[in-house]
Amino acid sequence: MSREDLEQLQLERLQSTLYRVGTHVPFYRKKFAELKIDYDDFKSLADLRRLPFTVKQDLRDNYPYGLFAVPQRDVVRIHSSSGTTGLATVVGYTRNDLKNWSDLVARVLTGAGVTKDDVIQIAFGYGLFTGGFGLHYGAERLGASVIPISAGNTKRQIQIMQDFKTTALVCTPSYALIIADTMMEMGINPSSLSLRVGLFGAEPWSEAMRHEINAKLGIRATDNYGLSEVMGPGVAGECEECNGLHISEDHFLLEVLDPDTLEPVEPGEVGELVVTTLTKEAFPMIRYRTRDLTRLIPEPCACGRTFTRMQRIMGRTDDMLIIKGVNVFPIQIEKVLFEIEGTAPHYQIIIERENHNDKITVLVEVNESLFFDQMKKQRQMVDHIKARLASELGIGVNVKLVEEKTLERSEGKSKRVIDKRKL
Ligand code: DLL
Repeated sequence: MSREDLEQLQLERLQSTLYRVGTHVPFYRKKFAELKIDYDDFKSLADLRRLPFTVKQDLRDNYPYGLFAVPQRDVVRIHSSSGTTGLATVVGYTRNDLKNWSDLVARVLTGAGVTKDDVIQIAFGYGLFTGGFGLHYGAERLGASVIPISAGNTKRQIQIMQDFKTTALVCTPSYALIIADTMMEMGINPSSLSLRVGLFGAEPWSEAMRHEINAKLGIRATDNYGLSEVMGPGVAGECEECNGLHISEDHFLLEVLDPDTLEPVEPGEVGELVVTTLTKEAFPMIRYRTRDLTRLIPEPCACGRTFTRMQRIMGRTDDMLIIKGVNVFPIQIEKVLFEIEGTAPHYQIIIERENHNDKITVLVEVNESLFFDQMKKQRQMVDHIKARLASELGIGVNVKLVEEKTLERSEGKSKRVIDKRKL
């Protein structure tokens, strides 16, 4: 589709979304009235900037069903995200929403090179989290053979992978590494498996982590992105070029804004992703502030797809740590650790405040051999990591080496940061 036709389609879909929320959702009706927005007058995509934002707190304030735009009898599925603070947020889907969701996830799978000949092992949690069911229905829509194993029980995952000749693995990138390490412990050579591709998402990861997964599992690891508030997985995904995620722009309108001024950043600059749904019936979202940081990649992709790409998520505005006044993203620390030989891909960041001074400690798992090696070698390793982190982050960081497998593992989204400061 040409850009012009796509923009026309987006405009028409946006108009009907505005009509839907303006007539059926009191929250938006009130906001539109306050801002004197007459959606009948909405003539151009540029008018988007006049629309109000929606934030997570708005979902909480309207818990559980206040933002639904259809009567309960038209809702056929409910998901929820647990959230780290406060109330959970609840989202709903009509039958048509589920159909679109399946199509969009099938699109992400196809982009990553998966076909109906693949055997897909879905090791995301099934339940209120959108990862399991989202990928499941998309994979069925594609016609692949789906193994709905859910997360956990890693040895069994590997057994099934061997016996059922799994070709595609779907889970969080951190769980993919746990599977890889467990495989190594079990003495299984990944090249004896049929696995060839991985679709990973739901948490931030780095390019270095991709290389590690590729090397350890002998696959091509691809990234896919989504969030429950606007649907779940299926919003954007990488093609086989593995160089940015194509956004399904026929269903979502994405803006990248400066999180402070809320004005658009220059094309290609980093900012906060703001998403407006274009086809959602049960739970439409207008200008939802994701808090995720990324940049759009304006150049065309070698694969030939015309949907704009976004770069992998660099972090969130709210997991941005401010340490001694310096902005630090956990992903920067991960990048450094992955570049250092002898460290395991598991780490934790602990932040404390002593006498009004922030102290950051990075616990790093190191290979067994180093841990039991001479003190001198360990000290050298600590100094080396410290120096690399200091130059990457611009602040001093304490480093502690820990034995392999001492840090807590997660089968779902991993918890990398423990902030003990009472701010
Ligand atoms: O994590 C949906 C999903 C499931 C996406 C499976 C991909 C695969 P939530 O639980 O609502 O939904 O969490 C959404 O997770 O705002 C990001 O901060 C983060 N996130 C999701 N995908 C990625 C990714 C699902 N590929 C929040 N890279 C989002 C980095 C991601 N962060």
